[in-house]
Amino acid sequence: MSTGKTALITGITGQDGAYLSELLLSKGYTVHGIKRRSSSFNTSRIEHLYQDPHVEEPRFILHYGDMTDSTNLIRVVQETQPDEIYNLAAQSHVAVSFETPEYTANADAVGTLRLLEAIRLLKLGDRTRFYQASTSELYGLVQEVPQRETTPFYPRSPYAAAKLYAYWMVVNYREAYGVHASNGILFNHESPLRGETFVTRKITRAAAAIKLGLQDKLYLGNLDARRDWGHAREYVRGMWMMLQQDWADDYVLATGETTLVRDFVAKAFELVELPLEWRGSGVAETGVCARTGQTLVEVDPRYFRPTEVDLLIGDPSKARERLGWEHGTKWDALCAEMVREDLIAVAREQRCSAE
Ligand code: NDP
Ligand code: GDR
Repeated sequence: MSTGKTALITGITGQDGAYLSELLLSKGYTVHGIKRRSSSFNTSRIEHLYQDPHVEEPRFILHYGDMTDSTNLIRVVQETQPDEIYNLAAQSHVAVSFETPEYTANADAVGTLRLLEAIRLLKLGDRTRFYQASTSELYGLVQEVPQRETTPFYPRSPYAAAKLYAYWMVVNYREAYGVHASNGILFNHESPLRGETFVTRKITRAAAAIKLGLQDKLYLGNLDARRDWGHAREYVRGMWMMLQQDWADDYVLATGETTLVRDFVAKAFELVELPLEWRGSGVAETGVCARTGQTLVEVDPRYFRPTEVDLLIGDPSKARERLGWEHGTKWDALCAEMVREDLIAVAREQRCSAE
């Protein structure tokens, strides 16, 4: 059943785009999404939501576009006249941003400005509410723990610096032009849909592949980083809640618990019954299977970052008190869900390659 509300999601093919699409469709929204042209299939996360565009009044519609193309963004916003825009599109990989700093700034920083300008130019400021995918990476070098909305920012990567620009443009368009624009300062959130090069998914996929005999070893970078990991499905609900408020504002979404990368690794391998013992230290540290003595995890300095964010732990009190937002999934349950799904996925791939 349609509520008559229309949302436009940039980054609809990503992890959060897929969960947010499901949520908004379940609430009766018509959902428009911007996807990039790609030479390979990039819509696997939203395939189950796809609707034949020839059906009468489809409620899930994709448009080609790119955050680096302002004419495209203005046209899509004009055509769709959204009540809500969720700006999730980004070059979202912190390590990759050191390799592609200019592109990251173009897509993540100026891309956000382009969308805000589209709202202004098209005089949609009274109609269209705006959500910006801001990030705990803004906190960077630790200034205060736990990190909250008032904690000073200290970005430590081209990605974080680009997102800092976007953060302040959102605040500026709210204050200068009265746009209902909110920053969700989201701490790391994961799921079985997480991209395979982010550390949690890299770990759970490797644990499954090693268990099933498809991979020998997992190479990782900094095992001593600490992250506040929650479940993506719960975080997209918080995004929607922010846009249902009478007043736009900025909110931290986090669990309030932090975990070492090495503990996430140990949990994932324990779940596939390959319990690890850590031996050595620094770049020589290894994770050895306590049962077989086989080395399953090694440190590879190529995954170290020029500047690292050592500790993230968020305080979600404001979101809890003002939005009524709650998170439910703890990091170990999240890890278990991801391992379970990766065991199924890897086994399926194994069967396909054997056929
Ligand atoms: P993903 O990397 O899974 O998805 C990013 C999306 O952006 C994909 O749909 C991607 O398209 C699209 N995209 C990338 N570059 C462009 C571009 N130039 N033009 C148009 N689309 C583009 O990220 P998540 O879903 O995990 O995160 C969503 C947003 O939230 C991102 O902005 C991220 O920076 C931010 N964020 C994420 C957190 C997390 O822990 N997941 C925490 C805090 C913030 P394609 O599929 O074609 O690559
Ligand atoms: P992050 O997530 O940088 O926090 O950004 P990522 O999972 O990439 O890294 C988390 C921590 O793990 C360490 N690490 C490794 N990381 C990766 N990717 N690969 C490795 O092999 C590896 N080994 C150790 C990293 O050094 C880091 O400390 C994510 C993204 O989703 C951003 O878009 C988002 O803004 C932030 O979370 C909040």
